[in-house]
Amino acid sequence: GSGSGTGVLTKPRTETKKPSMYKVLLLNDDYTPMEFVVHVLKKFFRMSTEQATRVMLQVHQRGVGVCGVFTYEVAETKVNRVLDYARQHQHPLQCTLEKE
Ligand code: TYC
Repeated sequence: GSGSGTGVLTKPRTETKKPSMYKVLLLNDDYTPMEFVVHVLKKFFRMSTEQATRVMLQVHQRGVGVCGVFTYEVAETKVNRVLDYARQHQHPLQCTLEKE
């Protein structure tokens, strides 16, 4: 860098890169019980009952809703955990990620 190390000069960084962020989306279906969706939102996205109910109803009415925005690795992990949990409970609930 510009310090006393190797003598290699580098441009001072003013731009520190922010990571790309990814939305975790929940998709509507005709079979997953509303209470299970609320439970999932509370369990995996740390939402209150009120928040979780709002997001669930938005997905139910509009087809899709945002659970949260995360770095890629966190978003991917949450999607996989939700899908595994839904499968374990034999619900067809779908969840995906989308770059912001
Ligand atoms: N549409 C479902 C029902 O009527 C409820 C539901 C809401 C399912 C949100 C999925 O992501 C979802 N039981």
